[in-house]
Amino acid sequence: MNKKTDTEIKVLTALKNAKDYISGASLAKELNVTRTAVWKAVKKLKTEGYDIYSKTNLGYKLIKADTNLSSTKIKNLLENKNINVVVLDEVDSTNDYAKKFLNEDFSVIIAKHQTKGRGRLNRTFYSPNNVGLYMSLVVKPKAEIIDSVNITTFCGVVVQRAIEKLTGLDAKIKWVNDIFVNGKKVSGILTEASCDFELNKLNYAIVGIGVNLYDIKFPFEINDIATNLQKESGIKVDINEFTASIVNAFSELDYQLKNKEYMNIYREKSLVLGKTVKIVGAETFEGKAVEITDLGALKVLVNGEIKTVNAGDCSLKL
Ligand code: BT5
Repeated sequence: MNKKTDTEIKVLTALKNAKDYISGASLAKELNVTRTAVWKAVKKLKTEGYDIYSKTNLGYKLIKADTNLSSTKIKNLLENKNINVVVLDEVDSTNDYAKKFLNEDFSVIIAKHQTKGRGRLNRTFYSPNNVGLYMSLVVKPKAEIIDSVNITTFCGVVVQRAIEKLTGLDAKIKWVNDIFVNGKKVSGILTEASCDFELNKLNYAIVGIGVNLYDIKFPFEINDIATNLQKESGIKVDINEFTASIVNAFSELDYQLKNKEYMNIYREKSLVLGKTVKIVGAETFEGKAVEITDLGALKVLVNGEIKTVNAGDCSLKL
């Protein structure tokens, strides 16, 4: 996935704000770039799936991004047409509802609103109506138990890439499962899995993904730590396109769990590597995050000694 250039982001924003057709000359003047640069940016945006109409003498017009979930539109954008897509108006938690689909190979459950959206350790994930993506994927990768622990880190990279592709934002991954933009959380991931220890294999995983897409009034407790993509980028992403982009990336799940190439991006986009962090888990301590292994473990330097953390909460110490 290519990152958007400044001109592409500016052209996209200008087209989003325009009420009608806007000429290449006006765009070039407004953005202080050449008409050729505008034309190139439009061409590139079109290849990325943006619906931009061009009309002689009138200019360009962006067909507005869809902010309404539609299972039909999502299915049309999916590469694998056998994936089962279910869109619900309201549900307690998509991760819980997803358990109805354990017999299927690959299901995607999305809700416009969750009344009991969950984070890890039964924490709440705030999931108000029509402003975010609240989705659970039921997947059955062919993986040994040791590799399947990486589903969350793989998903972190998938969501990071989708955000960067559709908004141009430099999203960061905070070990282990949070996506941050400009120092605030835009997304969290909750993976729940069932393993067969006799056969050393994963039976299934339910990967829950929550992303704050549009302007949200957060409750007081998280107002200072949470943000949304629209606020940070000025772009209202198309929810169906964003969803499909994440689901399509899961076609690589088996391969990536084996080869772990995506871990390079995980490390490159890490918010914590090289920083002083506080770990709260089996043990609580502070130190410098120095490495993330291919199995997703965080190595922390504490008083000259390396501690390896496999699970827990990690926060940045300023
Ligand atoms: C997570 O847990 O961030 C995992 C969130 C997974 C949510 C998805 S939505 C679809 C699926 N169905 C579910 O029921 N869940 C999954 P954790 O790392 O424990 O973070 C939880 C903490 O994030 C809370 O204690 C708050 O501090 C903060 N938080 C809550 N809601 C938030 C939001 N909308 N945006 C940003 N931060 C939030």
